[in-house]
Amino acid sequence: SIIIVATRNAGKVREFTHAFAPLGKEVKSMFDYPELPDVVEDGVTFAENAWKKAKAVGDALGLPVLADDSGLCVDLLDGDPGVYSARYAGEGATDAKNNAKLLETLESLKSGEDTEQPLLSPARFVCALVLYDPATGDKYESEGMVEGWITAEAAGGGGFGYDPLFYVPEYEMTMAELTLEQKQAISHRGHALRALVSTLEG
Ligand code: ITT
Ligand code: NA
Repeated sequence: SIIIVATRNAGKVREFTHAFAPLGKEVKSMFDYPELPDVVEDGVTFAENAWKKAKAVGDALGLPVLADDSGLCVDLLDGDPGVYSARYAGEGATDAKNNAKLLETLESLKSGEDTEQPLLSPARFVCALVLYDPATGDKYESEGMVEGWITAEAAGGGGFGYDPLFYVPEYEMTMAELTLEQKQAISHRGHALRALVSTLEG
């Protein structure tokens, strides 16, 4: 069967495709429905934005959809960029631009004596998922998170977004150095997805 994920983020598509394959589900995304307009994500929480995406796309297609709103919350930045993670360096900013802005901002806060320390601040990734069926109005929600550190030493070619800057202590590697399996086992998205699946099975 097919599951439609209301995203235009290729990194998310890759992770959902990988996660749903063992369940016999093929993932379609907004790349398969290019005619659908962008959803305005002006909510103040991840859950609110995930709902906006699920509702808009589900109603437009008349089919059940899954939406993901996620982001990075950095302690030294009082939780920023948070819901602004995708546009931290401006509307339509690339991952590279957002990552550069994050490092510049954190480096500028650093005091003189600890310049050798690559770990700049504790941080967490958060993922809110909403599964919405427009035929019944049913709405299922879940959330997941993973704790780590922002590192000044970017590493890894996997993942997407802020992954090269997100150091995972238990692996002593960045999120971008993990395999898809490893990332899924510990990531905000992996946790949120397993919570959603167990809600549906319960
Ligand atoms: P859609 O709204 O179309 O799903 P998006 O990229 O705009 O795509 P969000 O609005 O949820 O998605 O913004 C999330 C941003 O947070 C994303 O662009 C990344 O920069 C970051 N992010 C989320 N999950 C991440 C992950 O697993 N690894 C690295 N960065 C992540
Ligand atoms: Na978005």
